[in-house]
Amino acid sequence: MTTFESIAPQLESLAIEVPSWAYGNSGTRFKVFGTPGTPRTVAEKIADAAQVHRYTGAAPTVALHIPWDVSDDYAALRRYAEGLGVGLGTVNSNTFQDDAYKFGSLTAADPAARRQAIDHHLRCIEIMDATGSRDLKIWLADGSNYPGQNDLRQRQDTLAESLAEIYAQLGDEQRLVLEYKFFEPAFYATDVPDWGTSYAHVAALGDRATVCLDTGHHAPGTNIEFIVMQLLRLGKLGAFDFNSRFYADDDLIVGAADPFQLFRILFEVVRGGGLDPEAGVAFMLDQCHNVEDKIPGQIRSVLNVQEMATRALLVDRDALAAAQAANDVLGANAVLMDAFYTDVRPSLASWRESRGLPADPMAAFAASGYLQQIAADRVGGTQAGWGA
Ligand code: PSV
Ligand code: MN
Ligand code: MN
Repeated sequence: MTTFESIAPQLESLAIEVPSWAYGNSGTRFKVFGTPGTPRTVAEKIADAAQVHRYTGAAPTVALHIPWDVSDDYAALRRYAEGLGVGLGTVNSNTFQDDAYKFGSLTAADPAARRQAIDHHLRCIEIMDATGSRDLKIWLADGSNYPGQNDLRQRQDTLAESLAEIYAQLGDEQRLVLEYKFFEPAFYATDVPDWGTSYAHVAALGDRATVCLDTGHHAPGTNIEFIVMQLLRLGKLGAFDFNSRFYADDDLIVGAADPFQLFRILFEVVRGGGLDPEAGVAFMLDQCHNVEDKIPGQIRSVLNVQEMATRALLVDRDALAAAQAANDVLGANAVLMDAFYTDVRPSLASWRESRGLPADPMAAFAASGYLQQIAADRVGGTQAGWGA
């Protein structure tokens, strides 16, 4: 039997990165419902993110999205974040909102559009130098809507050249992380639609290029934990974008739609050594909160990942291996399900208290009055949306 005490040290190193854009007003393609006190600046987004770390102790870094998070002094922004007890994490590039990219960015046949997209990534690397960020995460909206619209092969070749130019500019401690998504906004063919395409590109680039797996970016029914296993096996799982989905890229709270899937994913992470800091897997949230309060939505998400990682760590691996070796189908399944059905919340509550954190971060944050305070303080200006 695996005890909570034996796995607690591994939990201490589980860090979940929060996205700056989760604190702005955001949603799907329909109505975006604003909330009072929504940040107006990147500094206010970071202040809100720092609350998540303050109450959970498990969210020490904030990811930026460029150009959504504009600053004229990123070194100063880093010092400001550190003053609030958090660091600046992954820099997410954005080449999916400018007119110039109507027919593609890093894959574009038009040299001017492609140049602009490459230069944007080089600017992101300069920002990373100032923020101390390790990862440049690239997600591309590039693709086509109609068969024949584009030369599919040309776009792969162009992408490879663009990525190579960006990769060559990375510092020794920096990484390129390439995210895939099976469809949307392109509907016929997406240029990086699956883990295999992402893997092919990052494998060609080198050791400091890896794949980002966004849990919302797969067709219904996809066995995501299999992909996790394979990428860890190949040493190419660089990052997660966690969220949950019912239908498409819903960006809902991780673990809300299918807690069992999150458990299965995290079990493969544990099994593949992905929780070891040396594995270099970044655990990031990529969510938006349209009808729920944003900071509690993020706290809930961090706790969901922490609770499910705890259950995954509790799997009795020796008993599982023995059952698997004996082809004891139901026995092996029972070992896994025993851990999944374990209520780890009381153990986690005492563990948090032993580390000077609130036993119930959701309740402690609600009692703090922070939401009421920002609603009173942040009047005037323009509230941040799913953009600036
Ligand atoms: C795209 O759907 C995505 O998952 C990418 O990670 C973006 O950076 C993020 O959403 C925000 O639009
Ligand atoms: Mn994502
Ligand atoms: Mn997405």
